[in-house]
Amino acid sequence: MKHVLESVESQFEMFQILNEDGKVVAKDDMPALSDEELKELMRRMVYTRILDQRSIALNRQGRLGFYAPTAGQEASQLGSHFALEKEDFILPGYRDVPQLIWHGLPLYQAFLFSKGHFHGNQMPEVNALPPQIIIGAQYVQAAGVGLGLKMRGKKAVAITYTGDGGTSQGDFYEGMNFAGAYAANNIFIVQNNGFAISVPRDKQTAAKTLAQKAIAAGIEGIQVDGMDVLAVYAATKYARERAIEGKGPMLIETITYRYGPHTMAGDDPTRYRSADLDTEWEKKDPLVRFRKFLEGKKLWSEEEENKVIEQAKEDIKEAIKKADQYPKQKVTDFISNMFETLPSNLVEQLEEYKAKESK
Ligand SMILES: Cc1ncc(C[n+]2csc(CCOP(=O)(O)OP(=O)(O)O)c2C)c(N)n1
Repeated sequence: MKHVLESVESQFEMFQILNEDGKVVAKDDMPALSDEELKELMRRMVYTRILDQRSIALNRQGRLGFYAPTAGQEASQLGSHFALEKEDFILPGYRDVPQLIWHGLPLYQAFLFSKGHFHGNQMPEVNALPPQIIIGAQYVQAAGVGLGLKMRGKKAVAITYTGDGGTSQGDFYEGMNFAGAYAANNIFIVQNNGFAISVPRDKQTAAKTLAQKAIAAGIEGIQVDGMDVLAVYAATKYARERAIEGKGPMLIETITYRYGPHTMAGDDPTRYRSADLDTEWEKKDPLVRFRKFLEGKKLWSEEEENKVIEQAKEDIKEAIKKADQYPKQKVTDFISNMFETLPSNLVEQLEEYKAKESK
C-alpha cells in the first residue's frame, strides 16, 4: 500500500530532447521540423528576449504600465505556441503576451494592454481571449472554449496557461475535470518557474510533480523540460493531435525559470532567490541551448542573430510610438467594451459618463 503514491509519481519523469549542451538525447522523439522551421523557432526566441529587455526599459521610463517579464520562459511559451495553428484559441495568463504576438496580435496592441488601454484587449483578428490576471481562472474559460470547438466539430484546440501557483486554485481542477469529462479540445499548460511571486514551488503542494495532477481529472499528463524548445514543441504537438482526434485534453508541466522579477510593480527576487540558483538556471538557458544545437547543424550564425535583434528593435520603436500616440481611452470606452450586451446598471453609468464627456 505505501508504494502506491511512489508508483504514480515515478511515471512523471521529465521529457527532454535537447540537453544543456544542445545535444539530442531522445532521437526517436525528434519532431519533424524543416531547417527553416527550426530557424524560425530561434528567431522567435531571440526576438522575444529583446522584446522583454525593451519592455522592462520602457516600463522604467514610465511608457509601459503593467509588465510581467518573460526572459527564461521563451522555450515554454514559444515552443508550445509553435505547435498551434491559426484557428486554435489561446487563453493566456498575464505573462503570456509573447504567444499572443506570435498568434498575430500587433505589437502596439500588446503595449496598449500594458498601458491598461481597452484596445490592448481587443482581438478581432486573433483567436485569443485577453490575458487573465486571476490565476487559474483561464482553465475554466478554456474548458468552455474547448468544448465549444468540439461541439462545432472544429479541428482546433483551446490552449491555456497558468503558473505553478495557479495549480493551487480550485479553478485549475474544475477546468481540467470538466474538460476531461467532455473530452474537450484542450491543452492545459503549467509553466512551473519555481515561484509564485515569492512562494517556492514546494510550498504549493506535496505532490512531486504538477503533471500528475492530470490523473485525478482522468486526462493525460506529462512533465517537460521547459528550457528545451524542441521538447515543449513535441509535447504540445502530440497533445494537439490527440485533442483534435477527440481523445481529450492533456496537461503539460514545463519546468522553467523566470530570470526577472515577478512583475515590474516592485518585486525584488533577491529577497527570495539566491544568486546561485539564478546561475544554475542560466546554464539551462533555452536560447543558448538551441543556438548550440543549430550551430552544430550549421543553421545559425551571429550575423543571423544580429539581424533578428535589429528587426526587433525597429519593430518595437515603431510599435511604442503608435501606442503612445493612440487616442487616450475615455471612461465610456471601457464601459462599452466590457460586455457584448451591457447590464442595465452599466447602461445608466454609460449614459452618465457620455454626458460628462460631451461637456
Ligand atoms: C485568484 C488569485 N489569487 C491571487 C492573485 C495574486 N497573484 C498574482 S500573480 C500570483 C502568483 C502566480 O504565480 P504562478 O501561478 O506560479 O505564475 P507566475 O507568475 O510565476 O507565472 C498571485 C498569487 C491573483 N492574481 N489571483
